Amino acid sequence: DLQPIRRALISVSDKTGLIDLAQALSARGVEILSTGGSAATIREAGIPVRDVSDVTGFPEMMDGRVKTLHPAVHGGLLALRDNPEHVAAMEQHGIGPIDLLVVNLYPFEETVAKGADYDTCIENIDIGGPAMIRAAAKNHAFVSVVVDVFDYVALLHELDQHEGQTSLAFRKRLAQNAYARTGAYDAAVSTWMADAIGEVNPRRRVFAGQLQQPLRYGENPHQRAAFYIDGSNRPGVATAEQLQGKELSYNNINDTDAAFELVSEFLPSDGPACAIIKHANPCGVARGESILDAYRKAFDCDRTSAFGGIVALNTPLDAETAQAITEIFTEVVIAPGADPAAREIFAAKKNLRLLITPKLADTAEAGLAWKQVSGGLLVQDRDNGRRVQDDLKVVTKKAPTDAQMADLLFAWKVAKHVKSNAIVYARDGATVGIGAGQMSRLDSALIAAKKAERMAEAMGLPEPLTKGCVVASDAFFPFPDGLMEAAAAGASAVIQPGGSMRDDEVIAAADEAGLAMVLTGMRHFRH
Ligand code: 93A
Repeated sequence: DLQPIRRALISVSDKTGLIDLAQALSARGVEILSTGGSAATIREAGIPVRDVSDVTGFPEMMDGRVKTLHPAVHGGLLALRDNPEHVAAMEQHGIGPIDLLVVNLYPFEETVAKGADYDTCIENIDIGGPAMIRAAAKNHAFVSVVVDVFDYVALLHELDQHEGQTSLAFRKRLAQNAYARTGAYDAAVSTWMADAIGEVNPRRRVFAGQLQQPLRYGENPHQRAAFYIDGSNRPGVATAEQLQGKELSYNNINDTDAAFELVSEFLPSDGPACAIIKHANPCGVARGESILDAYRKAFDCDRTSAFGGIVALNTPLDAETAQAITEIFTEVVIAPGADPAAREIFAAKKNLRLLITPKLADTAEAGLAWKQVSGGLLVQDRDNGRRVQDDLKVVTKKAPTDAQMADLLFAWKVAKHVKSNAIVYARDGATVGIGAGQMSRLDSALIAAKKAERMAEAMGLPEPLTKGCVVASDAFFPFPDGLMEAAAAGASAVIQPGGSMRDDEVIAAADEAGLAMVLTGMRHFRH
């Protein structure tokens, strides 16, 4: 199953390593065919090369839209060398076999990422390249196809090992990778078009990403991992600029995403806000007079858990906040900017990663979220639901005060980003207790209260910050018990979806405990 390489077709947009490769192939006696720009680069380097137009008998035309789409090329790639009819057809039509295809595609993803206009993106959809890649990959019994610059070395190594030939196993690996590339490429085109026309139906979408970076390991060191980007260019961890610090890990990326999405709930025009994340759950979220104030209030919710956390800000990082953040070990800070003075303070902390995003995420934007299950993918609309004061229904005798209402809406926004069952205690624009990821809502309420008690002891406060707080629950209270636990912790106003069979019972219990309660009619499960 060794196949010799006598003729190669090279057509690459990214010319990195092109000359070295052409040189090495030429030195091994391989005849090189090539398209416009690639051929020019090879020729300038003094390496023998034949133009594809010479092979097809057609000039490259229509701004390059038609260069390689010709039987002389596709016949050469697809012909079965051991099939007499195929061989006869080649002879009859003067088609020479092509044993190696080296292509990298028009940079569609990069063009979209740069924010290019519609027509420019369209022009960067490569047609001839994927057609050749798919043809060569199909015929991997005979043909080698290279689509990544970093595979050039492996190709030359393979040729050296087998005296100018490639093994079937090697060609199969190349073919598999080739289809991964064309699949991802078309997925990027479809995703971009979906964005352009506002197609958000989960049933009409395709999923594939472009490898952004291989990661050192996954959630645990024994798991391999990589980070793929979807080409949507959305603000967030995928597009942020890292100014300093070690490479992000798998868990860092996951947590930074959670932190950024959460803090993006708070518009900078409504004032500074900060979210601190651990294990994809917030351990403190706050709004503040200043960004420093917001950070300190968020930190005070759960100082213990904030250690080694991820901090997201909705306004630029300033020097005072940078100083405060460096007082404890922090993994990542993500913010829409950082003062030079803040950068200088961080520079002393070599391991601390600082990510800058051009803007916050649009949490109301339509989009998709998916999750893997064994044998499949679950796809749904991303949770872009939101509630404003007018959407809320007061169901208790007592109505919330203005201050309580502000805290209720704040706590509700946070609860959306807490793993279910979520219970969020909040006071004065800051979380003061968060219960996350419990199998019972009652346990979440208890844990959040317990943490608040522990913080009060640690900070030397006379009573937990939950005294006089409000509480948000991501889903309805099935029984009054969870609600009563929140009341016992000090909550005086409640926000929750409602809709339980026992709503009447829960409302009666709220009235009896003197609570004000509002229903959102919207649930925010998050798993
Ligand atoms: O516009 S195309 O889709 N039409 C073609 O027939 C074609 N053949 C190769 N683009 C085509 N290519 C692409 O041109 C290759 O995939 C590669 O990305 C690029 C190389 O062009 P050049 O060698 O002129 O720089």
